[in-house]
Amino acid sequence: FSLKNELYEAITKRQFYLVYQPKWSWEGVVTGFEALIRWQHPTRGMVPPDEFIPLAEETGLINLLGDWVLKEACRQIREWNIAGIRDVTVAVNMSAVQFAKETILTDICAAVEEHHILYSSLIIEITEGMAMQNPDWTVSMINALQKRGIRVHLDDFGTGFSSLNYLSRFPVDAIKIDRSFVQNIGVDKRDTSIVNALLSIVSSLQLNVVAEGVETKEQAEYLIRHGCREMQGFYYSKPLPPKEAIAFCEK
Ligand code: G
Ligand code: G
Ligand code: MN
Ligand code: NA
Repeated sequence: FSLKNELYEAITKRQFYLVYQPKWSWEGVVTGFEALIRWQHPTRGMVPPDEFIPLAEETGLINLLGDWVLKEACRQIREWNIAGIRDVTVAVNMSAVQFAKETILTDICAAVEEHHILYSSLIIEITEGMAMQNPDWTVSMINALQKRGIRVHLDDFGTGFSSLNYLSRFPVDAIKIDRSFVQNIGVDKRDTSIVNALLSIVSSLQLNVVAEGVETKEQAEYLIRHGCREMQGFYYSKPLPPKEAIAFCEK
């Protein structure tokens, strides 16, 4: 059996679940969560998304899987809302195939409406690489999502070779600086310079920025000192099951 063949069955047998990684403000408050998919395989154990998302894209199953992720994230937001946590936000990662789909806007809106949550509780993460595949489509999708109150974040920023020209053309709500740069803060002089340059460009374009992959106190302090206001990474918290994640909001 190949993983590819097992994917469909895994969807129908509910072997997937979402974990939620908090994002933190520089003042130490949780600002929201990123939903991350996990596959609990009956015999292989935990299969990481880096292994099965590409397979799901090849087979086209990503549409089914991506739709499940959207709906599950919205269902979780609704559950938290009912528990009294009303201002929670969840960021959902899109795959390239999913984002390029003609019906993606109506799919996203349907997930929100089906679960009676606010459009503003959902954030869509697209990668720089995806955004560059069809810049015109990307711009029109960003505009359409924002018109409804859904925010869009540009993930893995710095890895996708987009020119700065495009950064100003994609009207995203925030960019997420890729962890490869963050992890070299204070280690590699060039990457540290890139982080500084990114933070300065981003602030002059009046974009919000999230630094991802923050693993040490030194990295966090450096980022805050250089104007970064939102962070995510193992230093703060790993991705958590819903009950543990939401405990941060109730404190
Ligand atoms: O959670 P982890 O660090 O293992 O994620 C590895 C990669 O898988 C990351 O690039 C992440 O964006 C991606 N990923 C995690 N969850 C999802 C998801 O629900 N949908 C898509 N398309 N990608 C995801
Ligand atoms: O590409 P994306 O940003 O969506 O990737 C998210 C992935 O990064 C998740 O799988 C998550 O497990 C992982 N991740 C989150 N925080 C850290 C961190 O501090 N260090 C490392 N190495 N990975 C992290
Ligand atoms: Mn992401
Ligand atoms: Na990333």
